[in-house]
Amino acid sequence: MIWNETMECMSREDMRKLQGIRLKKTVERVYHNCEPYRKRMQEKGITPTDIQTIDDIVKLPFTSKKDLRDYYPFGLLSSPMSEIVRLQASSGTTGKPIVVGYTRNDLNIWGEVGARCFTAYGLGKNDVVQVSYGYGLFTGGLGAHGAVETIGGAVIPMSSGNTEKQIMLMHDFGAVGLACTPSYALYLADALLDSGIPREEFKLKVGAFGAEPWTEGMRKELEEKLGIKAYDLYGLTEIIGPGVGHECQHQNGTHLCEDHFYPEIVHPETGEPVPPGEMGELVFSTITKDGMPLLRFRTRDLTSLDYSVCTCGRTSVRMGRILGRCDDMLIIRGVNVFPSQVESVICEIPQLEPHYLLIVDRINNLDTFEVQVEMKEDFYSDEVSKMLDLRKQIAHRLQNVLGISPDVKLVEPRSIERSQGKAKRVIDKRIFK
Ligand code: DLL
Repeated sequence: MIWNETMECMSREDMRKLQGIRLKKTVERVYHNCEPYRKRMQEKGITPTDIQTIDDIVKLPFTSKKDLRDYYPFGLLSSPMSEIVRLQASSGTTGKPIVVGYTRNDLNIWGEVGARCFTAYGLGKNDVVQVSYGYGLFTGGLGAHGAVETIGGAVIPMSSGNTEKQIMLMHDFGAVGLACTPSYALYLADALLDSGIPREEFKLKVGAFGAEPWTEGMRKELEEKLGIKAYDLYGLTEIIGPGVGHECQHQNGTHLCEDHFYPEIVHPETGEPVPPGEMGELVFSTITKDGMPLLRFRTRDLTSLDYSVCTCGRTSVRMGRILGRCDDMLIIRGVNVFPSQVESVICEIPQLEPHYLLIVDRINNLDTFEVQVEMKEDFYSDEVSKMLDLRKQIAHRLQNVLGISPDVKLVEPRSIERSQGKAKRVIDKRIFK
């Protein structure tokens, strides 16, 4: 099934025309309503009249995560606060989150693109869908929620955690769809086995998995363990959240909703467009959003684009799997974590040295996260209760800043390896698995 055949199956020529019209309108909007954009364009010597077709997009300056931090919290809005009806956020490198404001129209667009995704997965108004992405500032929960409501399905707003209850409701409510991170899905798959309830008693058929990179191997595991078809769901906070792209029944690339989010692939260092089909950094321009449109946003995600028509009939461009990111952001249990966030917490606590190591692993299909940190000589003590209190305090502070609770290990002064050049702050053992 296709949710919006007109848009999803449009000829390439018509799509480019439409993208040009929408881009022009968006450029006018940001130029007149958003000071930082106007300044940037003036510095480049361009005005909205320079943008006539989609090909002119390369004349525009890039935006990056840094811009979102520099203009925190509302400096990049192109609508007055009176028109903003939702604020969502994701972690940034400085401890300050990245904030996105949505107008009513933007939320409608989010519902529309989300509906395209869940329809492509074969779900519809008769289906119960369990949303086990986190609800809150993270776009996963509310984004998938809006998508399921738009197609008329019955949403279980479960959020993440509370595994036993997840299994119970999935069973008792007859969930056909499950939306969560692939790693959490694997964890749930094991919990489902442990529950002792025969798999035939579950109605689960479809998984909508994303928010972190996952492989074909992981897909196979998930499909076998859960007896479902596991589909990719792609998105990022800055652009809208989940719904930027989705797989179809052929599971052969992630269709992008390019009538709303115009994609380009550029060389991660030079920013120059790469030849068609080649791997590079994905860049998006939102061409219909009002609240916080972003032009040429550097996602740091590495992938390639395929413009050939898919067997499903959709003409929308397909993105290959995200190979990774060209920055230092870790995604642990679907949550974005930057080493510098951990550092900022460590530096606030007087008993600690700023020498630390993040050890990330995947054990029993669930990400583990350990923070090793050195004690200052003066505070290092044999008193167990003192050490336990301090560990608790650090873990609590890290949970507040990161939104995820690491296992904190206090280590002896000078025990973490020093470096002559760049410090190695992260050991990500998942890469070798
Ligand atoms: O993760 C939005 C989302 C929620 C997408 C639920 C899908 C499902 P952020 O927290 O801003 O937003 O993280 C965005 O996560 O730039 C990618 O690096 C990564 N990512 C998201 N989806 C996928 C995916 C949400 N399907 C960042 N495959 C992105 C690989 C993904 N990486």
